[in-house]
Amino acid sequence: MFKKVLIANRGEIALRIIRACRELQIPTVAIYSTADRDALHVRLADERVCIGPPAVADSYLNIPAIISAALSFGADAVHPGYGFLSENGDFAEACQRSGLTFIGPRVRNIRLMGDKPRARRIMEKAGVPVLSGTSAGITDVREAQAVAAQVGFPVLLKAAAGGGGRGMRIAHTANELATVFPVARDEAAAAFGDGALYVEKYLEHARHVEVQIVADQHRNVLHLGERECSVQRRYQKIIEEAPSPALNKRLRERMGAVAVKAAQAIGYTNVGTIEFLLDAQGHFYFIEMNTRVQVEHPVTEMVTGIDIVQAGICAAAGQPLPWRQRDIALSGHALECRIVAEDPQTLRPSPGTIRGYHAPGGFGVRVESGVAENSVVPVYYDSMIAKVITWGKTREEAIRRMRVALAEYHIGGIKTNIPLHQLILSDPDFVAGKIHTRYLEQFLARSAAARDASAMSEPISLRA
Ligand code: MV4
Repeated sequence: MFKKVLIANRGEIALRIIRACRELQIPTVAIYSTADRDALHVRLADERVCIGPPAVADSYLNIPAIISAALSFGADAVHPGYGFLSENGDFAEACQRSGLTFIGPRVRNIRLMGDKPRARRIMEKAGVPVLSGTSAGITDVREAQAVAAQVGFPVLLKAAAGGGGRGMRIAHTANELATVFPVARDEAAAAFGDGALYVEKYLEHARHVEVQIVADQHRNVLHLGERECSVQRRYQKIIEEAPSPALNKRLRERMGAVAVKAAQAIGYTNVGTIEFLLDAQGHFYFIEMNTRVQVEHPVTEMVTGIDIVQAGICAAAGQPLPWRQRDIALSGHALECRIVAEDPQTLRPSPGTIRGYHAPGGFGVRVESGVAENSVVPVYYDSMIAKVITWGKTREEAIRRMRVALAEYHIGGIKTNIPLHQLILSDPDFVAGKIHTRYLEQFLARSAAARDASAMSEPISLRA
């Protein structure tokens, strides 16, 4: 096992990794920027080192500073968490070259899955279903129009160098494609330093369902079932759950087997996620693979009883998985609400200092938070500050428990999206599990319309 792990991250995931290391009796080193001097992850780790000023390029993305911190503190492994350098092949390679174990998959798997059209090509060859589209990045509008004519509109333009929705644009016609192509290209270039795009048939009203994979270095690959992640806003997931209300045992086994086959096809190791789109007929298609631990991993932990962060650390240390597929059993239902520091009116980030803090608790309630009383939420980083996860015997029980937990959650001094979560949790469509990738957008449009209508019919106050 490792002697010491450096955690190349911040916020709730840094705390999650510190706790997993502590259970494995591995000492930890936190890194921090000057904006995070008093942050919880810095206080909770065994050792800490400031690696630079607040800007991410100078701190949490600063590869030479992180490598030299790891070496000078005597760490022998680095955990990247999610975001930041977690899917950066150069960082994983720099770790390896310095004799540090990168807690994640091998460099070439990170690079392969980071090239989204290449991943499509390899998955198709391995017999994994993909949507029709291009299998290489394109930079020319006419090429995109030729492909779109082949696969039929609507199509989706996606960034070849990165997932998660940045650089993504829908086109319903050849004209619209010509208009959005340069917009998507510029956005991709700004976000990933590479403007190459690829075209995929656009599936409307599909669900976003992803399968959790865990693999050791001895050719054992298991799946831990799926997560339903259709409730997203601007491609940011906000509520996730396990299992998906849309799957039965048979479909779960089929999707799981395909996800395992996808991981085996590339000799994948460590934890990872295969993302699929699932249509109303039960057809599913590979869209991308995430080669890291994900934000929403706790819902899978709650229904399988498996500590995914710990599994990733043990797999990186060369230990064989202690389970077979038949040992993996799902129990009950789990929901996760991402708590984001944002103004519900403007949808802008709401940084500041937390004044007045009380987190919920009780049976079946789990809070993964990077903040507490007097915590500073800096402007420089992601505005997700916490996650509330509830477990119940049934989906209904998990939803009810989540409403109670969120009603108790008090985060003063900044604004959060807790009111939005409560709105969704009381929507009959959400409660019935009738969700798809356009669900939230349509729900918000409906609620805005309802608000406008009720404002118009407001009676004139006689007391005025
Ligand atoms: C799609 C799709 C429909 N068709 N690809 C969004 C982020 C990412 N990792 C992949 N995503 C999607 N890819 C094809 N070919 C739908 C989504 C999608 C989505 C799209 C619009 C609005 C909300 C969405 C939520 C989840 C997934």
